[in-house]
Amino acid sequence: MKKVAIIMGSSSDLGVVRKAAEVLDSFSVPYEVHVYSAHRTPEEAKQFAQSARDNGFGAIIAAAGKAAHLAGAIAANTTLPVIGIPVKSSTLDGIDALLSTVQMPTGIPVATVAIDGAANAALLSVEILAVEDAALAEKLSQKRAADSAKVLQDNASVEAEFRR
Ligand code: RP5
Repeated sequence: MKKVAIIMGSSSDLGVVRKAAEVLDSFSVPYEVHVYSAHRTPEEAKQFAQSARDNGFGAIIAAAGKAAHLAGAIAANTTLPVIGIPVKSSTLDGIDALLSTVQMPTGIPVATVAIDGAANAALLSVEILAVEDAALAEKLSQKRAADSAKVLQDNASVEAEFRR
């Protein structure tokens, strides 16, 4: 199976990013986690992106806050799918990171999830790998079914509480 790369712009993003690792663990998807900054270590970020396909990765998750250029900088240096997580790490509550991550120019896409949306970033990466992996696709279906069952169970509880 291809690996997923999780890159964050600073170790201060780890609290958000950890959730993505937990989701990948729950699907037994192999992954690596790295700290590379588009601004502070641009050469390392570029080298990682340029070698990612040859190194067995199938998708890259890039998380950054503030003027969040990491996902775009990674995407500029690979044709692997790149998923951006805008991190809420500033006085602007992550809106700055959201706009910096999502507003990519034509030709260099970044699939941007919600502010601090690490779980969805991981799920999207699993869906990408599952295109060519039936067993992984089945695990995704099972998770959807479990999520639905939980909502219906919650609905039954709420309906019962407010039944008059
Ligand atoms: C971004 O700036 C990082 O991704 C982080 O979200 C934010 C703050 O970084 P630190 O100053 O905490 O290292 O580049």
